Amino acid sequence: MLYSALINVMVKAARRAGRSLKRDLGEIEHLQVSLKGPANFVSLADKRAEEMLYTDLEKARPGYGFLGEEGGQREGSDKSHTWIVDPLDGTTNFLHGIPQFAISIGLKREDTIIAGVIYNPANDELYIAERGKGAFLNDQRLRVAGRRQLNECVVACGLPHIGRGNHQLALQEMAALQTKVAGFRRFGAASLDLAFVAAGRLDGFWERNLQPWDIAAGQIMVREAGGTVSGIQGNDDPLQTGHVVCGNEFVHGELIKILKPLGH
Ligand code: 2AM
Ligand code: CA
Ligand code: CA
Ligand code: CA
Repeated sequence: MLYSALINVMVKAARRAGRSLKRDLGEIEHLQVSLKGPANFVSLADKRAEEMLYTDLEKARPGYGFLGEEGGQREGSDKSHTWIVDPLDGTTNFLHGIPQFAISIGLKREDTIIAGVIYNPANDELYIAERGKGAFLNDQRLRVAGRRQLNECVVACGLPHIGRGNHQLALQEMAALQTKVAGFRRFGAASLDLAFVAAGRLDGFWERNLQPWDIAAGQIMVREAGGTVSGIQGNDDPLQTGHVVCGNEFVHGELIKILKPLGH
């Protein structure tokens, strides 16, 4: 498949950082794991991957701003473009040797995400999306699932982490949903949950209290695959609120109907 110059830059950076993560996955015991807060792990793998991504993206597009989970905000001279990067989404999975983690790169122009790349080096699955041009998994065009009966749907959620978010509310949400869906999942890497919705593997996904780097690339992935993405209110912006709900238009609507009243 012929990528645009922009996607090429993002894919190259993701693949190089992916090789670094894969090397580190083989030597988890040497990774100097530390805690940023309760249940909030970071390792040398996260930091190395982010530095590589910063180096490659900065070299290819000098002046763009860069927001990364580990390095924070780095201002650029070009105020309209910002990379939004999670060098390792699913650190807990990674540190346990569970192959559900990814590099997530979004590009924001003004207030709009215009491109996203999500790469899982463990199984070499590469998701790309560009505004108006569709979403792809390893060169195959993606389309969200078409199911319109919630009791036929497989839906995933995220759970709040210790010290963050409302645990009681999360349990209420799951209780409300589990009797209505065909299957329930919790994978632990938000970018891949969103990518799975884009790929039609999951019919829906929601999670509260996420950060822009968890959502930026996945959000455009779902939209370019024909899905609907919002916050819990149904028409709010996940990048602003940190809450995300997605699926095809029908599933998204059903999820909002159930989740929105519970939050009050
Ligand atoms: P991370 O692995 O990059 O930190 C899973 O529910 C999602 O929440 C993942 O995208 C994960 O991203 C993020 N996450 C995991 N632990 C977290 C914590 N303690 N605080 C905030 N986000 C966390
Ligand atoms: Ca983290
Ligand atoms: Ca993350
Ligand atoms: Ca991370």
